[in-house]
Amino acid sequence: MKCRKCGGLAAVELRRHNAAFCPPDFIAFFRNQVSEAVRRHRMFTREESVLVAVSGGKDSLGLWDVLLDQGYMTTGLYLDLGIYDYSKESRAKCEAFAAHRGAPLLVVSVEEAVGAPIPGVQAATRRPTCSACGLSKRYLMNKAALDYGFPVVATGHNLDDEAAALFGSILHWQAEPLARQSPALPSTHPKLVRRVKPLYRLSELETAAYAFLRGIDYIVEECPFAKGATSLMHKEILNRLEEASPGAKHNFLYGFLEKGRPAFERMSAVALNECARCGQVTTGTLCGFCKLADQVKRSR
Ligand code: Q46
Ligand code: ZN
Repeated sequence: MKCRKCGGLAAVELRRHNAAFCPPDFIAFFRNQVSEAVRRHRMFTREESVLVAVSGGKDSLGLWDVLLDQGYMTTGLYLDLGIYDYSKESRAKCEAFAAHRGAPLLVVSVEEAVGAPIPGVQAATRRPTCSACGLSKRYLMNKAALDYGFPVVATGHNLDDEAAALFGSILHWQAEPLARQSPALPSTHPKLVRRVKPLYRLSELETAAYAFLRGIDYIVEECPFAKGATSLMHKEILNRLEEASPGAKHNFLYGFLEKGRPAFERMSAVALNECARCGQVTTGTLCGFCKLADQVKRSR
């Protein structure tokens, strides 16, 4: 296989682009895709400080690596979920990456914020672990950005994550998640920061290849609660489609963003208030995170 750019020996084949690249040209291709995402969706400018949410995995550390190399002003944000050894190891990977690159890293503990680590929150609330975790992550990312003055939070969601989320929402025709499914969510309230996903054009395989070729030391193990998650089943189904028809995932997601999402966006405009206790954005009186913290407190 020959590199599409230089004709040298290719190391990464991208069937959906009908192309193959040698390591340096693949790295350039990857960075170009990130630049294209940032430009197309006006995610952030070089004058803005970007808070990059890092989990210690290949996607988020790969994203931080690209943004650092492209000269953006970035700070990492690691949310310590308190999930046994997984959290200890993933935090160590983020700290080592930040130290190696001389980049600032903020660490926020879920236990300090909500009163228990994620497994404790699950036990106290009997809510599915990933739902309590997802709610906590979204809340704490926004809060950290507001507290430290960042206008935007970037996450490492890739094409596979986005296509699987879309597939899940369509299976149940969930209008609100469909309206919010976007590579860039603008700030619609002074207490809500912009959220962007600069890797949405790159597949999981591509982010793994990038991290490997860049020598990024990331945590390979999945969170123990990811096992059996429906999102993994949706990814498997989409992978089978992709195998049979390269580009299927890409067409599914991009087609929705272009043709489907505007309709859902019009349908579900919700009024936002400030939480009576913490002041963060909510559709009710008390936000979901404050309710979660109350449940944890009551269970003690
Ligand atoms: S970290 Fe949290 Fe994920 Fe673990 S508990 Fe579920 S949501 S699987 S991305
Ligand atoms: Zn609140």
